[in-house]
Amino acid sequence: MVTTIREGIVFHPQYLDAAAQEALLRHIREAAKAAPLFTPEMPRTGKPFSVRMTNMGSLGWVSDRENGYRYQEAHPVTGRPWPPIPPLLLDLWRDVSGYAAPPEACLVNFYGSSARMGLHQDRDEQDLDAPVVSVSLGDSALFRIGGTVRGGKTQSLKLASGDVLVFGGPERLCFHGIDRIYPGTSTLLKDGGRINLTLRRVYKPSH
Ligand code: MD3
Ligand code: FE
Repeated sequence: MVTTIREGIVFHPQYLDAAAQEALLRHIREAAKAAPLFTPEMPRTGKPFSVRMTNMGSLGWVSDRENGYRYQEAHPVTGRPWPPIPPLLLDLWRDVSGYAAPPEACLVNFYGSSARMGLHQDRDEQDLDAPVVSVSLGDSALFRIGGTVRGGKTQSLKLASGDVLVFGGPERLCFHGIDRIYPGTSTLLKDGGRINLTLRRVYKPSH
């Protein structure tokens, strides 16, 4: 099943079945061994995020007090290149993105039961024509989507393990965030919590 939430936002509930979620989780565990989860900081204030992160792909998103939000080729702690994006995710991107070039970055967000992500826009990418594709694993979350200006009306959507969301066109710059995690709603992660993957292009394909 596929539903359009609004122009530019396409929802694929349960895109990944249980076996595919397990397979994807194995890839993420391998990636997190090579590129451990780190705690990003807010630019200038250095306030830590409650979400921990890592990346796969040629580029990864990072943030710290000194240098702020950015994409870089190396892990901020180990200094090593990010592990590759697994083929399963490249296939998924090809299937749902409608975008010819493959993603350069897969940001992996890990939420413990009390983690959240405030409303924000994703605008650190140069290629805003490419969509962002999100994959949810583990406990369900309450996702909130606003418009392209801060302070407008918002819509909420519960995201469950295996759900895929595609944000493109006019919605690429909408405000969005995670209000809460619902502990105990999935058995995929033994210790609970939620993983969100976002597949992104950073540079235009011609770059
Ligand atoms: C809409 N992640 O990593 S995924 C993020 O569940 C982020 O971890 C949330 O917001 C999470 O930046 C939400 C859905 C999502 C991701 C990226 C978007 C929606 C988006 C970029 C542009 C518009
Ligand atoms: Fe975001």
